[in-house]
Amino acid sequence: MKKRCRISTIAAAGLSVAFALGMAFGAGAQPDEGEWLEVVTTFADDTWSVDSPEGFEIIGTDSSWGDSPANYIQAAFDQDFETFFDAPTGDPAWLGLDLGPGLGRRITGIRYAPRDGHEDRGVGATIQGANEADLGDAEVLLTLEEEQSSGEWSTFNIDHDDYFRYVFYEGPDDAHTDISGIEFYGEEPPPLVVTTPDELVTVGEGADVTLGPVEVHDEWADEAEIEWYYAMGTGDEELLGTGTTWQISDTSSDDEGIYTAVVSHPMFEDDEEFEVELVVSIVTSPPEDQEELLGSDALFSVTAIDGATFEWFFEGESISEQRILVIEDITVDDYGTYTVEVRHEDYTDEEWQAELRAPDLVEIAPDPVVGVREGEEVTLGPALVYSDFEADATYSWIFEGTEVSTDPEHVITDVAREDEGVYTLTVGHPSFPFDEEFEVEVLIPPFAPAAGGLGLGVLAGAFALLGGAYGIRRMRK
Ligand SMILES: [Ca+2]
Repeated sequence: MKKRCRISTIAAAGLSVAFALGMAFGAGAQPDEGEWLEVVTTFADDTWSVDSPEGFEIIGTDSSWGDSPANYIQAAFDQDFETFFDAPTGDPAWLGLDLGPGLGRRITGIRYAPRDGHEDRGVGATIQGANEADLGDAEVLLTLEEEQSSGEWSTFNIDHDDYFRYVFYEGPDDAHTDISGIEFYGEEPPPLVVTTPDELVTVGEGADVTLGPVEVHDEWADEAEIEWYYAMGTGDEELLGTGTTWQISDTSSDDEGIYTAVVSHPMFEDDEEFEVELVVSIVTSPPEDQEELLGSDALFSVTAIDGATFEWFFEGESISEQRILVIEDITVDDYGTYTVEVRHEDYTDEEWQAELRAPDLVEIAPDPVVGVREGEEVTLGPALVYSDFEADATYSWIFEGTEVSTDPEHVITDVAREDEGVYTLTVGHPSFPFDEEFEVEVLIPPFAPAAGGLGLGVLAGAFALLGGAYGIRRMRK
């Protein structure tokens, strides 16, 4: 008799964590598209430090009016409207971001705030994008035509299709670039390849076969090229052709081997390569795993080229010589792995396997850990089975060897210290070969109820994080 065990980890419940950082300065509308290209600076001991989760770097004019460190360009990235960049001279000054190697970002907008009292100095300023390190190829994406208010963000959308590594604000002539805040927004370029080919393709002798498809993203479709190679890197490498697929007709064993699709695009430094192994087999359609209930029927089917013969085995015993194997009125003993040997006088014998399994009974498992204070009420579970099986499902909650409930959930009123511990729930159904078993641990914090909302709330968060460790789901005979 086969015994099937499965232990699945139940994902920790999502904990929402509110970050206070930047709340006041995040207020107000953002551009319609794109993500904030996040860079936040802080000033201490006359020195700026820069924090950027994606490693963006601040670039721009050195120094400031009177070379005061507090007014360096970093002051426009500190999420503080009181601080500002003040250019060293009246010549046009600039500040922005280096987004690092790669394609950069499509710039979708900015948020901007001028220095208090010098709002007029932003009129005529430009937002520009560039890809060359000396910014020689810079393009103007936006010009600020009007005065904006200080002390709050003014939001601007930018509609421009190109991707830029460098994005920056440049102040107008004779304006000292007085700027208290700037945020840039952008979108990452889509990936070059969106559909990758199957890595293993099996085809019958003499049949036609298609490798792929390899599909590139619409954005890159015009200039992308897909080349198919055979036996790449072996010295006998052969370029077969181009296209999203590669087709082979009247397949023979000579066609077996590794095919490689190479995807290239002028904007991407690195090509992408995908290997496809072609196996020419006498089996053209292998048997597939089946999920069936007790008392129902299962059907395994295998298809092979003409002249093949079949023999099915279960637990080492030969049980059929038909191409299709039917198991009627399934009993507990029928679950397991079935093997079919396929033979042909002209080719090597092949062996394929498929499994007969029971479907899942429980759709939503009970929370594995529950925290409660003494004197309060707590509910364990419920365990929810798939709706088709609700009517005949059975439940048994066991605590310290005694059945305490036969419902999907178990309620404990007026919790006492001795209620603490591990409860086991077993869920069964007459159409299922195996029961499913769950453990729920009740924890009573060791402090007084006077602790108010704080203590238990914190504990609940900790339990959720521990969920993976406690979430034992066991299926047993
Ligand atoms: Ca500032």
